[in-house]
Amino acid sequence: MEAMKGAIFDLDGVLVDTAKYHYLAWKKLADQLGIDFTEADNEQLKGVSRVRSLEILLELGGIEKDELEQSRLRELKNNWYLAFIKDMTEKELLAGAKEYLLQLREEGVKISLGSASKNAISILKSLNIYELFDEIIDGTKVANAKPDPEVFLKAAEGLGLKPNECVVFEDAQAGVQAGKSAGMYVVGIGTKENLPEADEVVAGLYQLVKS
Ligand code: B16
Ligand code: MG
Repeated sequence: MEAMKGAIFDLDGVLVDTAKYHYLAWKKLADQLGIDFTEADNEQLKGVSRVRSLEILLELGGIEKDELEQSRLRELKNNWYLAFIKDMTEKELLAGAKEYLLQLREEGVKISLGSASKNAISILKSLNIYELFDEIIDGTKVANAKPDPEVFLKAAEGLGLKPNECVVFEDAQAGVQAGKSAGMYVVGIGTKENLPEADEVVAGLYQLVKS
C-alpha cells in the first residue's frame, strides 16, 4: 500500500452498531410473514443491500412475493427500522470511532463513507459525525451492492484519490471483498476467522487510536 491518503469507512458495524436495529425490524417482518428468523440468520444480512436482504429473508422462509409486494415489505421494514433508530445519539458510536476520525483529520487523511445504507446521512447526523466526512457514498448513490467495488471506487474518486492510496474499514465479508476488488488495502473490523481476506484485522477502531 502507498501511504494512506484516504480512509473509507463502512457504517454499520464499523462506526455504529445498527445491526441490532436492522435485526429487530427484519424480525418483526419475519414474524408477520410466519418466517423463523434468528440472530444467526441476521448475520447473512450484514453489509447486504435492503433489496437483497429481503430476498434472503423470503428464501429462508421458502416464500415467493412479486416485486410490488417486495417493495411494500421493504418499506414496512424500513419504517420500523427508522422508528428504532430515531432516538439514536452519539452514545451509540462504537468505541474509538469518533476519536479515530478526528485523528485522521489531524493527520490530513481524507475521509469518505462507503456504505450500503440508504439511511446513512441521517444516521451520521444523529451521531454528530457528519461534518467529519469529505465525501459520502451510500446506498442512494450506487447501482451495484458489495461485493461489487463500485461504492469504494466512487468514494476514492470523490476524494480525488487513486484506489491504492485509500484504505477501507469494513466489518462484513462482502465489504472486504469489495475493497480488495477495488484495489485497496482493507482493515477488517472483527476477527481473522470471519474476515480471512482482509489485509489486517482489528477488533474495533479503538485499537487504532493513538494514546
Ligand atoms: P438500509 P453498511 C448496510 O450498511 C447494513 O450492514 C445492512 O445490514 C443493511 O441491509 C444495508 O446497509 C442497507 O441499509 O436498509 O438502511 O438502506 O454495513 O454497508 O454500512
Ligand atoms: Mg457493515
